[in-house]
Amino acid sequence: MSINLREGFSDESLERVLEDLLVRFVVNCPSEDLSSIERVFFQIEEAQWFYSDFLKIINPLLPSMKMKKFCSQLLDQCPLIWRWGDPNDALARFGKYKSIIPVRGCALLNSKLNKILLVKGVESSSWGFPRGKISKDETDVDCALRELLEETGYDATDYIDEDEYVERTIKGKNYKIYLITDVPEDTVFIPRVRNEIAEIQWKDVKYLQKASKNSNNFYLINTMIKPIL
Ligand code: M7G
Ligand code: MG
Repeated sequence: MSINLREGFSDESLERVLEDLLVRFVVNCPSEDLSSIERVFFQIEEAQWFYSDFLKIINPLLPSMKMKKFCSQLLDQCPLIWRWGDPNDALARFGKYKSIIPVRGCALLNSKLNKILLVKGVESSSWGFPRGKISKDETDVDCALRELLEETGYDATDYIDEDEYVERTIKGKNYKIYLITDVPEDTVFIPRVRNEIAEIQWKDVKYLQKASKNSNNFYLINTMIKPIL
């Protein structure tokens, strides 16, 4: 067995971990999920999250791997599932593909309409509406409700109006943000997804109108709230 002294973890054990991830997330999924580069990458992304959120925590000697390194190591284990040329080119294509998937979310407002609920991502310095990419076969409203629930723990199923939204297309990506008013300010918000949301806060609308003009820290906010207020 070869031991990688710097990482303190044997190559053979890493191979076993990757093999296990391949079986768990990629190899056994329905053939529909392996039918295109994009679908395979969504599975690999799940595997990478599982690797960094759980396996690496349980076993800190495992090497840190971002998507690029993780992909090439993983695919080295299983050349047979890969039929699309250089994985690095494909990873770049996946990034582009993800960047134009429509995004749906919700703007929660208090009853006085002077505060909006915003969230800040773990890997981001900016605040935005709870929102996310639409999944295969999902309606706009279902996506907005799911992302809101995942990112804040708030279930707005009974309050959402499918005709009350602001829509924008920015750099090829279409955004629909549904407006939900009268949300009690003392609601407790707790994200349901791991490692995506770092903070959730009510933000003063007047403050946002000023701040978003001078700073990039409020993504989409100005362009989205202008039409409502
Ligand atoms: P997404 O689900 O790709 O986007 O997550 P969407 O919800 O906007 O559609 C957005 C970002 O959150 C990702 O690029 C990751 O940085 C992070 N993220 C999301 N999830 C579900 C996880 C996860 O399970 N683990 C980790 N480590 N990061 C995640
Ligand atoms: Mg999501």
